[in-house]
Amino acid sequence: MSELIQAVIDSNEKADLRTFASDLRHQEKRYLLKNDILTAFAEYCHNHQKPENFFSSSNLGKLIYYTQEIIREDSNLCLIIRPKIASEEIYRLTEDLTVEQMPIQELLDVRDRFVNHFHPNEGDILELDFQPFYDYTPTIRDPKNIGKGVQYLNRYLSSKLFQDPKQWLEALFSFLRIHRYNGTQLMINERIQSPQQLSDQIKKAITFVSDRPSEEPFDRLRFVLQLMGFEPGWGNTAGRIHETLELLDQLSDSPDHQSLEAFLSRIPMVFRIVLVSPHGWFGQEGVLGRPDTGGQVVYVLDQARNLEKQLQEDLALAGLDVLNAEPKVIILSRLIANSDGTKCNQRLEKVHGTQNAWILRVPFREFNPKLTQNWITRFEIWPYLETYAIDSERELLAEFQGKPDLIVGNYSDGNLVAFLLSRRLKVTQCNIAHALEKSKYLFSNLYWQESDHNYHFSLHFTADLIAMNAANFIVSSTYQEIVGTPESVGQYESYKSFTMPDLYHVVHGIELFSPKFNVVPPGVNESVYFPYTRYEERIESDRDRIEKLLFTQEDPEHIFGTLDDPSKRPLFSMARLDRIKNLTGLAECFGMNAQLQERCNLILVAGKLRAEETTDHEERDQIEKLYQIIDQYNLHGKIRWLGVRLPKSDSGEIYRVIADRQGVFVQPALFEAFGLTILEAMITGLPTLATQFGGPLEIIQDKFNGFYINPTHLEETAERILEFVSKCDMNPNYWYEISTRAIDRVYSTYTWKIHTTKLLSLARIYGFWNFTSKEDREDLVRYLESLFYLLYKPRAKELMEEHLSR
Ligand code: UDP
Ligand code: LCN
Repeated sequence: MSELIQAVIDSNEKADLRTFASDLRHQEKRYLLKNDILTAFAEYCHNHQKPENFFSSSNLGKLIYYTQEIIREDSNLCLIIRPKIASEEIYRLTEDLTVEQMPIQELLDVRDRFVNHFHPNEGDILELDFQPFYDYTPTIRDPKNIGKGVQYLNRYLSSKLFQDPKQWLEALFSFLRIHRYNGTQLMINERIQSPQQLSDQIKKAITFVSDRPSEEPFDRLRFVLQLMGFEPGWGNTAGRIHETLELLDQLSDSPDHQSLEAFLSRIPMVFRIVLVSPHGWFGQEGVLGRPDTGGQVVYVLDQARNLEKQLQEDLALAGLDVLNAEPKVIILSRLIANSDGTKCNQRLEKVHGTQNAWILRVPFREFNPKLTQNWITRFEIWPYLETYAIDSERELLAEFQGKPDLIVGNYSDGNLVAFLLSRRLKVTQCNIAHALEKSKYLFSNLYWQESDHNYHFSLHFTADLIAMNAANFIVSSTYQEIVGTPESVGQYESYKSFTMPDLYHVVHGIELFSPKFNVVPPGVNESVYFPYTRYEERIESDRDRIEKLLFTQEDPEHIFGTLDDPSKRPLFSMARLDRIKNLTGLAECFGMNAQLQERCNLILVAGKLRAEETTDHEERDQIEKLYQIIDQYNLHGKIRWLGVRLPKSDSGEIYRVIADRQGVFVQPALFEAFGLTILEAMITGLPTLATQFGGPLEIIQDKFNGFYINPTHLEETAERILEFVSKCDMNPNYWYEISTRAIDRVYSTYTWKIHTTKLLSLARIYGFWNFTSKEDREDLVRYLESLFYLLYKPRAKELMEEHLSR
């Protein structure tokens, strides 16, 4: 980057740089983000009559493209440049155009000064640096491969291990001896005493099974195999056992990483899984759409169901039916005594459609019954998590009759509990963020002191740093969740360095190139969400009822608005009413465009209709704002707003009924981490226009199977919707084309089958490597524990005291 800056300075663009920098110095704004920088530069080009291609063809234009932030301090400009994904360089540009590179520590000081929280006379601030712990672990080199951690790790460690055949065979042998199910030995027994004997016995067993009919069940071979030293786990039939033995034989003689991966994927080592999701209303009915209860609950429930199914299949294939092996999945959530008509006050609830998947609800301790017996927003939950983890450990051990094999945390609070549980139980920890709030709330770290009363980001971000560094592996829904796009910073990337003024500076918060990151997107429940064209699977009475509900039914208690012409093409959206979901933005964009109102009705399924019925401040603000927009643009007769909580089965049919009328789904969020509603809409065949900020950018392929919108530009968004609607009016085939491709996109890429196969494979491979390489992470985990006890815990205690005084 320094060459690019130098090239600007050494050329006739120097004058442009000087003038542009001077313009910035005269702006009122002293902290410019990417959008502000682009706007300022566009203005500069306009005012100085620069040629149209100046931005794309000049070096200065390139420099501006890569600049993420500019902070003005006195007459100096501090440029934060992101030359490529996951990297950052900082430069100070003085008034006389000298340029010097700045270390991250200095940038953090600049930011502190910007908010008047720089006090060097009072001593240095705590600096958090995780880099040294990653120095001796493998790291990916090419940013393109970030998120493909397991392939990389497998290749890297295999090549190291395979260099020493003796050590390799020893490792394999030791690993095969450790597997048990309910006390019964799996894989190999004590008749095989050494790696050499293992090699010999494999060959004998291969000869034995290759002579048997390939479909012959394991049961009939069990006795002979046992005498040779082999226990259940190799396969359910002679054919399958033969394949697994051949894989191991190959691994012993001429190992390669693909056979290792294939072999490990067959070993039955995961039987019991915990999915931790403490906050929110976690239930199967009547909870969706409430503040804090959205996609995560849908995701975790679907994941639990599908994990059970996949484990059942895997265990059956491994031949464990002979032991009646039954997998068990527990979703660990919070018991809420005052459950507002939900089942959240029940300790144990079976997950619908499963044999052995449960929601286990453990209450928070009664520190403060006024609070702990009720729903607590995810922003206030922090003081109760440590004791919750301790109580949960006891309950999990009882429910499982032993330890789980894998602990998966969900969201910041669940990941912290997963860390505490994994630490205590010595079990593999997997993290799923769903959404990291740091990048969602602008300047949330810089101004944490101003917003801590409502949001408690000091606890939140500390918990995030602890959990993401502690995790053995991290599952993300998209690539950009980790490292963003060439234009925007990723969610995990935003933890790389940041300041929490007066609390700490993070100089290296997470290693983005670590192979712990794996992209594994979720799917949709295909029995609820399926294409509108599958008429034979749809229930006619449901369709009629939902048609009425959406377009004509009068129910002022739950529905606002009567449509003047219910036959117009419906524009549909469904989301929780929080600010970032931006349904108010969609209403405003609809209000701004008369042509759109002529052609379409706007149908919203969202939250509640009355501000006084909610205790969530964001929901209250959004309800008031939505009414104000409806009045301001006089949308009466053109909008329906349903404040209803629908059963899941209805929500599938809603999308289909909208598709029956050749409607459109619009997702206008200011930022969407992933966006399950987008998958739901697309699989039902509803053409979807969704925000370009976040996950939808990866789900949708623009103009092919859906469309991007920029919800910060409302008029332009309205134009894009209108353009699509007009094209469909002119050529009805166009709607069908997009609809069909949307359906194909979800079935080919976003299914739970793909997700669970990959997740279980990750669990096995990371489990193997943790065992084999005996990677010593104790120093890192000790550092994280110190942060937990010395930083997190005292602040959490303060928050609890504040709760008690309310
Ligand atoms: N949902 C619902 N009713 C509502 C709002 C949302 O059933 O009033 C469901 C929706 O169908 C989807 C989930 O909640 O399954 C929202 O997930 P998404 O990932 O889109 O957003 P999140 O709420 O997690 O941010
Ligand atoms: C949280 C979000 O904000 C959504 O974007 C995701 O789809 C959901 O969790 C499930 O991961």
